Amino acid sequence: MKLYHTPGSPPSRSVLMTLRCLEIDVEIHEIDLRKGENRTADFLKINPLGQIPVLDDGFILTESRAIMTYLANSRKNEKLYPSDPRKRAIVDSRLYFDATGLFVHIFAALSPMFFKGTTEVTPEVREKLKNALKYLEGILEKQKFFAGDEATLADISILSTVVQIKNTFGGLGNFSNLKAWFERCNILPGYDENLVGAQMIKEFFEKATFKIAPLE
Ligand SMILES: N[C@@H](CCC(=O)N[C@@H](CS)C(=O)NCC(=O)O)C(=O)O
Repeated sequence: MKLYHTPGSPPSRSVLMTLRCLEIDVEIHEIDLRKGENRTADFLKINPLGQIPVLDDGFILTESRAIMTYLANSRKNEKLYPSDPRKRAIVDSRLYFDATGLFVHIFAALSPMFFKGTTEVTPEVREKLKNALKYLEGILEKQKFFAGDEATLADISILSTVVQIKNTFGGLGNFSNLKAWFERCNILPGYDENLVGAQMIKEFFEKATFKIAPLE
């Protein structure tokens, strides 16, 4: 099994962490987005969108959350991705929320800084991120993890996005439930590796000549 991966990318880290949680051996092919390695003719044959992560398990699979659910399904892992329809629906709901209501906003904040040299997060994107974090904070009022009291794929996916937000804004503001959940996730294999991958965002902002105001 091969994973085309970039440590700085949340979706890519989510897939890697899923592989670590499932103890699946993987051959990692690192793709450097800033050097345009995702735009070479060879890579575009693998994924015409020029995006990572991509899993090659004898067939090509793109979209991190589809890869994660495929991997958990293939190993019949009931904890990470329960087969009970209601429990699974909650995990899926969180995964879709991460894709369309959380990751999408931090991507909109960071992508122009990395690839176009802009130096600020627009007020609109900041507001969307704050609202998304508020929603997540509310879920954690009643439970330890995003789909109940056990960690699932939902936590892995949201963790990869949240660490990116944390490193961009220098913390998680006053979201105390989220902060506690973030620490609680350290029971998951691959947690430290996920944090190391996200360090590059922290280093980018440490070296930058501009500052991003914290989220309050
Ligand atoms: N929905 C996709 C998003 C993947 C994605 O946005 N990957 C980014 C890195 S975080 C990428 O490869 N960007 C390069 C590009 O679009 O040119 C997933 O979850 O796998």
